[in-house]
Amino acid sequence: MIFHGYFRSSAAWRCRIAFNLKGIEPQTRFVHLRREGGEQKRPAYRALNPQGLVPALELDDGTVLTQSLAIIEWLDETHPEPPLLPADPARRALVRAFAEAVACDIHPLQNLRVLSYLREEIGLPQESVDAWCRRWLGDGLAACEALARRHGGDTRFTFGDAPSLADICLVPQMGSADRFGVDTSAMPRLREITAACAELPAFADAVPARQPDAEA
Ligand SMILES: N[C@@H](CCC(=O)N[C@@H](CS)C(=O)NCC(=O)O)C(=O)O
Repeated sequence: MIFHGYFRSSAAWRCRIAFNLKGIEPQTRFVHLRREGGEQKRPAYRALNPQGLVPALELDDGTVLTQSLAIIEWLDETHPEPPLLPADPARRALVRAFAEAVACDIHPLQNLRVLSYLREEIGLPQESVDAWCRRWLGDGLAACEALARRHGGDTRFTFGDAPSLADICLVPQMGSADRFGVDTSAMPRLREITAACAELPAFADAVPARQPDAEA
């Protein structure tokens, strides 16, 4: 299988963690989101993913999967160990809800194309775009802090003592929070979970700086 990603993409980062946890190493292709207007917008990549977003995963039979959560759930269903979702249906729903709070409600508001639109078409100065990012990341992660405390205040990871889809989504978003200068000092639980994840090679090896296409 071939994984199309970009070192700084938090959606691709989620998938990298999941692949590492499963011990699977797909072939990789790098889609530079900023070079010459963005390789993700070119016809060759749009033929793969009409949304023009990374990640995308080409399976051996030619099927192309898009959307990080769908890719990770496919991976979890086809390679069940270690599980990324709990067995209990209600717990599964809670883990998915946490993951979606990040992937569906926080992340899209700080996506490259949204920020480019604010800057280039609405004409907002960079400091307003940065304030936009900090606002939505800060509010969203504050809610995640409350959810994390509610569901697993004394566990190593967000939902227990093994990493789940929730942690896979949380860690890259905390990385974005750092990059955009969000104050996370009032989010001790999220910081604690992020630190616990960083101790695992599957998470440590997935960070943007360790990817072959990484840039300063
Ligand atoms: N919901 C999608 C989001 C994918 C996404 O937004 N990818 C970003 C990078 S994190 C992207 O390709 N942005 C390119 C652009 O905005 O032009 C997923 O989870 O896969």
